[in-house]
Order: sequence, then C-alpha cells, then structure tokens
Amino acid sequence: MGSTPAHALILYGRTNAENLTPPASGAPWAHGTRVGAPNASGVYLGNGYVITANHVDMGVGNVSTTIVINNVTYTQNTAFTPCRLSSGNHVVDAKVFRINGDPGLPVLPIAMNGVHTDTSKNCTIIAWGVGKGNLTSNTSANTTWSWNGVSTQVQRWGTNRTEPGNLTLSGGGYQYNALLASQDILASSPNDEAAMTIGDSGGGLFISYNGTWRLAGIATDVSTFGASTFSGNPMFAGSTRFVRLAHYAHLLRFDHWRNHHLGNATAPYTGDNDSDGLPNLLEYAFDGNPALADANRAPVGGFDTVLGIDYVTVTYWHRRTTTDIALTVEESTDAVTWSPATVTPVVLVGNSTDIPVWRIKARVPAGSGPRKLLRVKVTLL
Ligand SMILES: [Ca+2]
Ligand SMILES: [Ca+2]
Repeated sequence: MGSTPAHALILYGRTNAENLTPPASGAPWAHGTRVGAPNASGVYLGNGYVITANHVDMGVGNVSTTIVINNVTYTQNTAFTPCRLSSGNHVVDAKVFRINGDPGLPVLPIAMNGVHTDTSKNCTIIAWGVGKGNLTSNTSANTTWSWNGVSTQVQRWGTNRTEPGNLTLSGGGYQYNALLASQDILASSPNDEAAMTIGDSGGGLFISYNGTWRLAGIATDVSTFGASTFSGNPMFAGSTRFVRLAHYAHLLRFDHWRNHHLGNATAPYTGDNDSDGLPNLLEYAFDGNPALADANRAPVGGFDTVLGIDYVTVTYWHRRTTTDIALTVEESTDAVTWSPATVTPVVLVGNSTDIPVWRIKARVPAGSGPRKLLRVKVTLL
C-alpha cells in the first residue's frame, strides 16, 4: 500500500472557515481530541482514555504536551504508558493513552463486530489537521488541492462513505483490518466530502445507527501526501484508511469482549463458562479466555524480602487497553475489612508501549501483625 501518515480535513466544496462547529447531525464533535505537539488527532473514549493512531508521535518522552478536548486543554497522565492495540497476529496502528482530569463526557459507543455494519455506510469524520491550500489541478476528471500550513490546523468535520469489502492493510510493521473512504465528488453531500491531511492521524470516523453515533474508525493514512484529489472516477480519487475498530473493540470494552468471546454482549459478569474459577469480568481484566480453562491467569500470592524488609506480594496479569475497568490492590488483616494498599509495583513482563498485557507484582510491607492478605479488585466503571 502507499502508506503515508494522515495528519486535517479538506472539504471539497467548503473553505477552511467552514465546518468548525458541531454538525447538525449530532455526530460526537465534543469527543474529537487534539493530540499535540507534534500535531495529530484522537478521539476521547470516556473514563479518561483517548485513542489515536499508534504511529502518532506523542512528543518527547512519549508525552503529548497539548491535549484539547471540547475546548479545554488537558495534560497526559504519565503514570500510564500509552498502549498499542494488538489481537492475534494483528499489530494495529492504534493506541490508547490517558489524561489527567475529567472532560465530563459520556462513554463513546463503538461499532460492534457482527452487530453494526460499517462498510457502505455514510459517515462523519472529525479531526484536527491542516486545511486547504491552492487548487493545483482542475480537470473534467478530477480536482486537487494542496495542503495548507499548520496555521490552518483546527478541529473540522466532514462526511464520506465507507467502501464495501474486507480490507487488510500490511506495512510499516502493522497489519490490521481497515475501512476505506475515498474522495468522491458524486457523494450525497459533495460540499462536505472530506479528505484527510497532515494532523488528521488518529481522527475518528463515526457512523449513526438508529440515531446513536458510534466510533467505527481511527484515521491512519492517506493515498497521497501533500495534496488531495477529489473525483467522480475511483481511478483518480484519493482516499483515507482507518483502523476498523469493530474488529478490535473487544480489547477496549467489556461488552465487546463478551460479544467477541462468548457471542453475547450481555453475558453475566460472574459467569464462568469454562469452569476455571475465573468469572468473566476477571478473565477480561487478566487477559484470560472465557472459553478456555486457563486458571493460570488468576493472581498469585507470595512473599519477598528486599533489603531486609519483608513484603507480601500479589502477582497478576493486566490487559492495559481495557478502558472501562479500574484495577486496585487491597489489603486486609482479617479477610473481612479491606482497604486500598500502598503498593510498590514491579513489572515482570511488559513495560513498553508495544506489549499490551503486563504481568505485575505488587509488593506491600508485611508489617508486624500476625497476617496480611492481599487481593486484586476489578471494578467495572
Ligand atoms: Ca472462566
Ligand atoms: Ca478461562
């Protein structure tokens, strides 16, 4: 594939001063996120998590210095290492990171695989990239605009339509299912027809299902760099590729995970189909398989002595792309009253963006009492 990072929207029939306010369609404009600087886009998922393209440069130290959501600037939560999505042998050009603070926005629905058709659908794209530059070509077959400078970078929306068919993209170290949107001047709303530019990487593609807007794609790359061509002829029209999020949302959300593994998005939290003693919610948090007896995913207790200090420990797996649970270590002396423990975590497996499942040992000083108990508590947000 011709792979070039997508970085804002160019609209076929509009100026850079248009489509800068929430669209009348109700598409989730407030969730559009600026990831700067360097400049790119993202989508606010809820619960303090933002999703963007994995290839987006977060900046020095993997930290974005300017995150703008709904006109408010946030800082990145540096206690959470940004975490890439991967599933089976698919290495996906998408990652999640966390912010400090609460934008007060609801959890954004995501298209569910096998439930919400995402191909051949009208969509709205929201992102922060540069706008239109000069008209560089205008023939009977196609119309091309160059991309403008960073001073035109702003949050903008446009529309498009996803192409039919299954598309798997490979290249640049990535492989993933993708959605494709091409720049068609014969579209139903040609003036709002959107092409993506530099700064749009990580922007969201949204589809409305019976009035509910769902995130369906994360922008990853464009067919041509530096200029965008609109055409009524597919041979000439440029295009943008998106991570097809329905195929990976089971890494992000418990209902999608249940749908993916159990064929039932509302399977009980406490269900234990594989009789391995781990209920569904814990299988999700610890990256277990709810259809395979894999009790080795359960937390394990132990003892450590470090520099003469005795610790009790609990070692557990954590799928870090989960955006709808909180995981805390609690301690007790009587197994009746539990309180949050002050832990020293040690990452045994993971500790990088590219390893989405970490194995973590949490140490708590044993103290002088007769006993101390630890547990890992998983709360669905
Ligand atoms: Ca189980
Ligand atoms: Ca299991």
